[in-house]
Formats: sequence, C-alpha cells, structure tokens
Amino acid sequence: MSRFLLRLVAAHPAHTLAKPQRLHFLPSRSIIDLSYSTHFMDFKGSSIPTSMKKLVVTKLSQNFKEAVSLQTAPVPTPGDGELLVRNRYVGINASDINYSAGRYDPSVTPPFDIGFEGVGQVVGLGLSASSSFTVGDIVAYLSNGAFAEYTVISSKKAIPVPAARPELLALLVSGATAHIALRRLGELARGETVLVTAAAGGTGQFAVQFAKMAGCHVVGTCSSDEKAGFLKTIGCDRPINYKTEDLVATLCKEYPQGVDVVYESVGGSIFDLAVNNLATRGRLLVIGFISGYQSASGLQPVKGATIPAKLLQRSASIRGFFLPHFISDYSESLRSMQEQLAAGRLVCEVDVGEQDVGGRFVGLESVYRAVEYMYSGRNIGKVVVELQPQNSSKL
Ligand code: NAP
Ligand code: X1H
Repeated sequence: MSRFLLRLVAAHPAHTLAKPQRLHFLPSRSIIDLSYSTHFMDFKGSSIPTSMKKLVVTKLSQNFKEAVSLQTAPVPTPGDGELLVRNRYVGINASDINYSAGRYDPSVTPPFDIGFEGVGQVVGLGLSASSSFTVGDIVAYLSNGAFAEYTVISSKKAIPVPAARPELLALLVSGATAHIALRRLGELARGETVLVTAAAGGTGQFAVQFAKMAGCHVVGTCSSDEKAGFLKTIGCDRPINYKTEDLVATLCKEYPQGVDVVYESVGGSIFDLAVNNLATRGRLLVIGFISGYQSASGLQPVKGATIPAKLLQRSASIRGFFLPHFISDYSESLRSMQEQLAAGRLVCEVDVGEQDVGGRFVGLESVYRAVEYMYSGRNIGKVVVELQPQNSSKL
C-alpha cells in the first residue's frame, strides 16, 4: 500500500484509534484570556498568533479583485470535532469566481469566506477531533475558507497525508473531477477517441492521462506550443494549439468520423464545436464553461436550437458533471489516484507562477495574481499558491 495513501477519515474508522497523549493537550482558546496576548501555544510549543490574514468576499462579483478583500481577522477556534489547520498550500480553481459572484448559493450574502481546498498542518483541535488527529499532523482538505492563513475544518473532511506537497492539491478537485467524470459518465472503451479541452490545465491534464490509461486516442486543445509540448509528455496523441491551428478544420480533416467523448470545460464556441464533432453514440461531458465565467451571467451563448437535432441524428448525448454530486465516489477515487502518483504512473503538474512576471505565488496577496494568471490562460497544470505564515516553523 502506498506510503502516501490518502484516506478519508470518515470512511476509515480504523484511523480513529487514539494515541493516549492526544487526549489532554487541547489549546482551549475559550478559556485563555487573549486580551493582552498576541499568541498562544499549542501543546508542542508552536506559536499561533491571535490574528491572521484571510480573503473575504465583501461584494458579489465575478471580478475577483472587486469581490474579494484581504482582511485581518482573529484566528478561529476549532469547535467540537473540528481542526485548526495552518495552510501551507491552497488551490486555485476556475470556479473561485463563480463562488465570489455568489453563483453557488444565491441565498448566501457577503461577507463570506472563499477558497475550496488546502493542505497544511493541524495546529489545534476541538474536543472529539483529538481522537483522530494530533497537533503536527499534515492534512489535505476540501472545505470552504481555504484562502486564509488558518482554517477551521471538520475533522471528517481532513485527509491525513504524510507531507504538505502541492501535488496533493491537484488531486483534490481537479484530479477527482476527471477521474470520476470519465469513469461514471465517459463510458470509455479502448480505441475510442477522446477530445479534452483546456487539456493542459488543472483538470484537463488528468482527463488526458485517464483517457490514455483507458486505451483511448487523446486529442487535447491548448493555447501555446509550450502547453502542446507538455501535453505530449503526458501521453496526448494530438495536442492542438488553437491559437496557431484552425481547430474546426483540424478536427474535420483528422477525425472525420467525429470523437467519441469530449471532456469539455471551455464552453461557447468550443462547446458548439464539440457538439458538431460528436461521433455516432458520442458523449459530451459538460465539465464547465470557463469562457463565460467572467461575464455578468456566468454563461456563454451556445447554438442551443440545433442541439436536439444534432444529438438525435447521431444518438449522441450531453452529460453534465458537478463533483459534489459524486461524493460517494470520492474516497475511492483519491485512493486510486494517490496510488498511481506514488507508483509514478500519474503526473500531477503544478504551476506556482514561476513564469509569471510577479514571480512565484507566495502569500495570500498572490491569490489575486494567480486567478488572473489562470484567466489569461498561462497556467500549465494546477495553479497553486504557497502560504508562509510568519510562525510556520514545521512545514
Ligand atoms: P485550468 O484548466 O487550470 O485553467 C483554465 C484554462 O482554461 C486556462 O489555462 C486556459 O487554457 C483556459 N482558459 C482560461 N480562461 C479562458 C477563457 N476566458 N476562455 C477560454 N479558455 C480559457 O482551470 P481548472 O480550475 O482546472 O478548471 C477548468 C474547467 O474545469 C473549468 O471550466 C472549471 O469550472 C471546470 N471544473 C469543473 C468541475 C466540476 O465539478 N464540474 C470541477 C473542477 C473544474 P487554454 O487556453 O490553454 O485552453
Ligand atoms: C448545486 O449545483 C451547482 C452547480 C454549479 C451550484 C452552482 C454551480 C456554479 O456556480 C457553477 C460551477 C461550479 C463549479 C464549476 O467547476 C463550474 C461551474 S459553472 C457554474 C455556474 C456558472 C454560471 C451560472 O449562471 C450557473 C452556474
């Protein structure tokens, strides 16, 4: 079994075996008078400040800079069954701007926290969480409010990992989306042709690799020759740089029978192109429509009226996929991907902005730059921001 095996705690009760020393160290902030203090100590003596920086949505907008402000806030206290995590890496997702626009839950009003995923160190525990975790553990998680130096998460959402590695963030949302969507909705068969759009991005890179592993011929779209080169290295049979090659003409010429499956996350004219190039009994997976997210509606017009006729004529189908609807597949999916990563069979490309003019994405301030970087189409792999709180000594 892999040393880096990811486990969902809730799904593995064996992990809840308590070590005796875990039961009597909790830094109960509720009984410490912090009014004259700037730090309190956890039981291993690491220093936790009383205040921290975090990103907060203060105004609903798809313009991330306008919607989100960097604030100073008290470091939160973990309640019963919760952990306080000092974040080391946080993941950027295209949908961060759907979140800041309030599209996820229109009933939620600002201010609210943002950021879907993080990896970091447990620095405090609420009561019952101490039976599963100890201070110093490294955990990855999918939970709201990751764009903060410290985040309180439910211990049920904490995935124990041996080290804080940015590659883990690539698996949590991006990898799991490709793995589960292709498995549940793709119905891939050996020898079929799979088209992946935004193929060199966070989730696209995994779709390319999983389709290849399923014995398919993989076509991937991207916006630069550097991305096309990367796609070759991960097994993409036919990278297409849509900036230098005519996508419509290339597909018509090289795939006249159409493609069997499309992993589609761009939307608009690329969605139309995908519909037009579906093979008989083809499946178009709607993973997202990033080309629309920066608009007021979040949508990008498509040629809707012709879709039913085109599907009928080819017995083709369009299938939507949203990761939270497949949570029952999540634990097994992460386990499988972790095993593949450890065995060297899966590439988790991470982009921490080294090629950006502003340099590496370090610190919460650079989340703005990282979102902008993604939306200007420059990332290769998963966009990740590194956080280095002043008191981070163990990571
Ligand atoms: P990503 O692919 O790492 O980055 C986005 C990529 O899309 C860019 O590198 C760029 O690649 C392209 N792009 C950026 N802005 C664009 C624009 N305005 N118009 C057209 N193309 C643009 O991002 P990600 O976080 O992995 O997300 C990719 C897609 O997957 C999004 O649609 C997202 O919503 C979706 N997603 C869905 C789920 C789900 O549960 N359904 C989960 C995760 C992600 P190129 O220009 O090189 O193609
Ligand atoms: C309850 O199910 C959902 C599904 C999607 C609730 C909200 C959304 C949403 O806001 C999203 C979304 C979420 C994740 C993702 O990777 C892509 C997208 S696109 C999107 C959306 C954008 C504009 C809209 O008008 C509606 C939904």
